[in-house]
Amino acid sequence: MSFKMHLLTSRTVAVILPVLLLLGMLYSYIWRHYRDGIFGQEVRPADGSSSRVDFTIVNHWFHLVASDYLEYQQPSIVQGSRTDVVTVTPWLAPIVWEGTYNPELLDSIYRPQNISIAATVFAVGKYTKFLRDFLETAEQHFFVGFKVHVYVFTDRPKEVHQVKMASGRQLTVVPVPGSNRWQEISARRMELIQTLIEEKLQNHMDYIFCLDVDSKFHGRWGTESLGALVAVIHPGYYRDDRSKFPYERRPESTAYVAPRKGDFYYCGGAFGGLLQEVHRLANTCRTNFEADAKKGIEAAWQEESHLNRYMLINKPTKVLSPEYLWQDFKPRNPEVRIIRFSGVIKNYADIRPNV
Ligand code: 5GW
Ligand code: MN
Repeated sequence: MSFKMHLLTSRTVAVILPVLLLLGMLYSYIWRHYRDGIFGQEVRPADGSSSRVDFTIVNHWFHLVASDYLEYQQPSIVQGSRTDVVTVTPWLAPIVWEGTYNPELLDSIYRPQNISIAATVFAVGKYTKFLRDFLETAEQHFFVGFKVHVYVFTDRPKEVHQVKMASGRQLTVVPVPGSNRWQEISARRMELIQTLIEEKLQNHMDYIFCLDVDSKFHGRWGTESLGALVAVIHPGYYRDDRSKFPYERRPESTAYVAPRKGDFYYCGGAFGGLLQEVHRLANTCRTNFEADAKKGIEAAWQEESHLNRYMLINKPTKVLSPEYLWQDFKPRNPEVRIIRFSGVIKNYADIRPNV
């Protein structure tokens, strides 16, 4: 009897042990993936400091549901609508040009997802004079029909023009201290974007775009621009060899880009993406900016240099063509069929503080 019992228990143990082992492995497998970001948690950055913020973002991005009823032009894989420009990067991120996408199709995919888009814009000192045109044209062209929340950072809240906004769209003025030093404004931009995401946007917004105020919208800027990490190609250098890009070239700087490196030269005046991606970008650029400052180094084009260094390592998942940030003084090149957003001509002596 006792011998039989002994046999039974050892057999039970032989079954239970492997089952327990399997369960343990399954648990640690699930936990590791949970921690590593499958469910939208922190992922360790490739470049720069790690972010301490937890995001519980639903990644709409990965699941595109189209309407069964919409009819649209048949796409082709042998006849491109744009053969005069390159529409994909070597890491297979789309480069957005007019004619490469169907706006109705894209909107029909994103509208049911009820996405919300935050936009930040800085108007410190005399730059408040650009706000009215910026905000009014944003109403006409920037994510029309979608939930948009514009955050205006300014030291002159009284000068923020009241703009009529469509329902679902709103504006918040965030008071910031003034400064006569551009370096300070520039450095603080990334810091304020980082804090805004941490304190106000997390779990409320899906995407964010950070834009220069000295610009106006002239054409659609919408769902075609959405991506995890979005960069805009600078209109001034896109036909040039990368050796001519105005990257930071001193190895002592954290923004350093070596001579034979670099994909495109991106704008500091417009970038965006998912909250967690832009948070990491802002955090990294600010940390690097401060590390440089401690050594008495200021990168060639301040935050734009740091942004370019960041995007070289952390490849953007969507690249916007120079249609998305042109400059009014620059004649339009033929490949640019539409100018969507463009920097206005400004009188530097008139608006910039004396430094
Ligand atoms: C910019 C240059 C020198 C000194 C101060 C400034 C400045 C920039 C300022 O006094 N106030 C301010 O709000 N800015 C913000 O930084 C604006 O949002 C502006 O669009 C952005 C970038 O500066 P920009 O537009 O003068 O730079 P560029 O390269 O587009 O000409
Ligand atoms: Mn500008």
